[in-house]
Amino acid sequence: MIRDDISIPFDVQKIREDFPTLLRSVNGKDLVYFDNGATSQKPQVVIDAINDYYTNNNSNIHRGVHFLSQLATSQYEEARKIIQEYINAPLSEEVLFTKGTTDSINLVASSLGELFSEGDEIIISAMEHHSNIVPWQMLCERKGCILKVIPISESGELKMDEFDRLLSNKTKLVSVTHISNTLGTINPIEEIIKKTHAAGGYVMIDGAQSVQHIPVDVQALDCDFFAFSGHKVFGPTGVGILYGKKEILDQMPPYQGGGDMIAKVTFEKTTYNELPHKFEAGTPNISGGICLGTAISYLSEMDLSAIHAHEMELAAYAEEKLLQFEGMRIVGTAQRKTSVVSFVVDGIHPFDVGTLLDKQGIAVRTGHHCTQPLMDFYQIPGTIRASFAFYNTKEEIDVFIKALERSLNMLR
Ligand code: 7TS
Repeated sequence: MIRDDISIPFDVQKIREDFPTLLRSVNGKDLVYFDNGATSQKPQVVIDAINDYYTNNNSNIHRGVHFLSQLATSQYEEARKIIQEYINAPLSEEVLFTKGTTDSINLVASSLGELFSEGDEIIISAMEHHSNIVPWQMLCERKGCILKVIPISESGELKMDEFDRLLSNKTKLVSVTHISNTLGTINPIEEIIKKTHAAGGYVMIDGAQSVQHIPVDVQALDCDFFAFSGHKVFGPTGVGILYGKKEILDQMPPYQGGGDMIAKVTFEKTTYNELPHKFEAGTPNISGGICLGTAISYLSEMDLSAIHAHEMELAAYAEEKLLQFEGMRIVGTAQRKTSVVSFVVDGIHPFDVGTLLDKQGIAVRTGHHCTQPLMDFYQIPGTIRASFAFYNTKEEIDVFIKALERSLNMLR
């Protein structure tokens, strides 16, 4: 595991004060929340912003001349700009609000996919979340496209020589995860993007597990699409982002029809609105969008390299402690990893461990993590996954390790 400079001061106790949920107890124990890969906890500023929106500013956007509608519209559009800046998108209209990563990928599969033809090829990888597999399978069924899969090594790294072989002038799109939710692997997306563009294809990056951990600059990456979910970046559920290059979004047909996405409607013909509205039919999750902006502002004030260093220190500490258990196997040992530690223990079902940990106030995720083909590759039913955020501590890992020891003793 590559570890950057870990000497940057990072006041984790102060940060924890921002997250009220971390203070609660579960089953009579102080909560240890290690399920950040599934969703993150929310800082008080985000909770307050949700409350403030519904208490003071609630109104529909993009349609009213009245004060509250204009206020909500300006807050919503301001949030779009905050997010644009965070991922360094060139234009705010290239930042589309969606329901989340799943919705963003489905938007691209449905809309860009309309431009694909029989025999066109789409490449994904063996470590994708189901939301970056199933929409492409549905597209392949609809259009007669062919889905190809980049295999991985035992350590959980993409086999890039195999990728080179799969890539051809038939490749319309490569859609890969930036960081694996199950293994923590950071994929070489820069290389994938360069090579795919050289072959004439588009690239979509699933950033659900990356924007909250490492800096993302969509211009430097030169990706065509980038998706992430609000709830994993300390914002609300039910809102997410799709970044897309304007020149490609302009060519794509709308994903859904309805209010707000039109310029003019008659029964004979409808013309569509400009970006981003063309892809934002209907009343959106207004509070979600505004408060995702609040979450991103909160995150922007932090030093992402300090976050990354702290999280990597946690992951390295957890792995070192875990490897002291008999029959322990860490699943995902890539050179470049983030703070996800997945593991299995010989002869013990992950679900049983998860249940016993929960009784001790520890939240981890067990199961296939919506990556069933990846579980098939490792020939395991699932893993126990601890996924850390910047508010986690080494002391919590100590509590977790003790609780794991107790659980394994009970199960053996
Ligand atoms: N892609 C990746 C890499 C993910 O980790 C997830 C969610 C998604 C897409 C889908 O995101 P959604 O917000 O649209 O649901 N991953 C997980 C997880 O690892 N545990 O619970 C959800």
